[in-house]
Amino acid sequence: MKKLLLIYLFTPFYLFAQTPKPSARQLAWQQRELTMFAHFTVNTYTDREWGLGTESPAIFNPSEFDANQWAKAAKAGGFKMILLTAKHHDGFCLWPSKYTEHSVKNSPWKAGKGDIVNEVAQACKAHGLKFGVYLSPWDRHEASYGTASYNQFYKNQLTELMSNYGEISEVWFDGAKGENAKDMNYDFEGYWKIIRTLQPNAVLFSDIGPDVRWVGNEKGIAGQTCWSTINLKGLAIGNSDTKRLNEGNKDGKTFLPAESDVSIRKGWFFHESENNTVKTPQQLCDLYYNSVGRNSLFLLNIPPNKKGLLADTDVLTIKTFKQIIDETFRNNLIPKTYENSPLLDKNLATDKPLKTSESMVIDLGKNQTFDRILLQENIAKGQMAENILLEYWNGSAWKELARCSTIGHKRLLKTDPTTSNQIRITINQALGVVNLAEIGLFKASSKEK
Ligand code: FUL
Repeated sequence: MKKLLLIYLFTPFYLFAQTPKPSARQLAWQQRELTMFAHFTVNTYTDREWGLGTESPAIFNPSEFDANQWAKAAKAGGFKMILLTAKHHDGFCLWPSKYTEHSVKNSPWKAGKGDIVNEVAQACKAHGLKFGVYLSPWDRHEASYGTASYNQFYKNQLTELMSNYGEISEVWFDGAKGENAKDMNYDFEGYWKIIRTLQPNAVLFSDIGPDVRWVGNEKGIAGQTCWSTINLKGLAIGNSDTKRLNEGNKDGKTFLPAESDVSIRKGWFFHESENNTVKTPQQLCDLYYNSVGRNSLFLLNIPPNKKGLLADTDVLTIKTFKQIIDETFRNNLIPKTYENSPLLDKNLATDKPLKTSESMVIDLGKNQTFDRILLQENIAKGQMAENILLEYWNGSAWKELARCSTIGHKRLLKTDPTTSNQIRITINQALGVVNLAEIGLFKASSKEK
């Protein structure tokens, strides 16, 4: 007791006032950067976005379903995980749940013996991808929905998914609820508990976490200012302040980074009529800058078609997207001599923290032309940097190159093509010492435009 008191008395105050830090599972999530979403259910066959719950399982028949085609495409697009809608709002289950008849077990596909969740999980494993599931709390089919017993039904389904499909790395809790469903009180705390017990490494997504928050829009765009920390007071699942979700709070008490979701097509589900809405690789590059490049994760939906395959256009688009991003970021113009310094530490660790207002000059050795900047903080130690100024030496004076309000795990900035032999970084404000772990200067691939 005495000893404890002494430790308390002699511990400097700032140790108690530390900024929130990520958990190991949050760090692993953030380093994935790209996740592929796959929206697939009876809606794929009815051409709807929200199913009614009255669809017959007989309409679900993905005659050429091939989870390996999905996984290969995801891999070629640079994605690290596939997140599958195991059950969307219509209640139809892509696995043969013991707790409902509304599932693949009553579909003609594989004569009712098939299991989409299992095949996608196995394909992910075979291709070195992580696997995650979306299990819609809102269920328009299940008769117990709206009563307390639905919570048990949902927990039973969650337990099946968490027990039978190997490692689950993310579980997505969608806040959407129809007008007729407002009275249903979900036992979210009880849901989290099941996952923490059965899949302790899985991150839990909802509008407000507990591990990952929604970015506040379905356009895949994080705030120009994007703190991983947020104050949750006044926020609830399905009823959130979207600006706060988009930007976070610098004085936020909870570490809860933002995930940026968007579909490659107009809708979340595949519709033949939307074949002309597939985003271009260049649009995906922009989204990458606006999500991953703003301290968020890019969750891109690529919906399988009626055959159970990703459409050729979508597959080609994500492959080209990855090629362009790789080309842009292949050649860091910061000299290799910095490689052993903390500044180019691929592990994102650094033992040379920067204090507020400290400037750091980087000598490029010779004139280089660049138009992309990469900054990374070692967020394991917390997100600290604020109000960052980048300048270049024009031969006689320092000139402004770019500014940004936050960095976080990764910040990507676009500038006009600039030629210089030195750059200077100044952290004008910070919540504490800044652990700048990686800096890059690049010349964008001409294919970005
Ligand atoms: C929304 C849902 O209502 C959409 O159908 C889709 O699943 C999207 C990712 O989330 O809330």
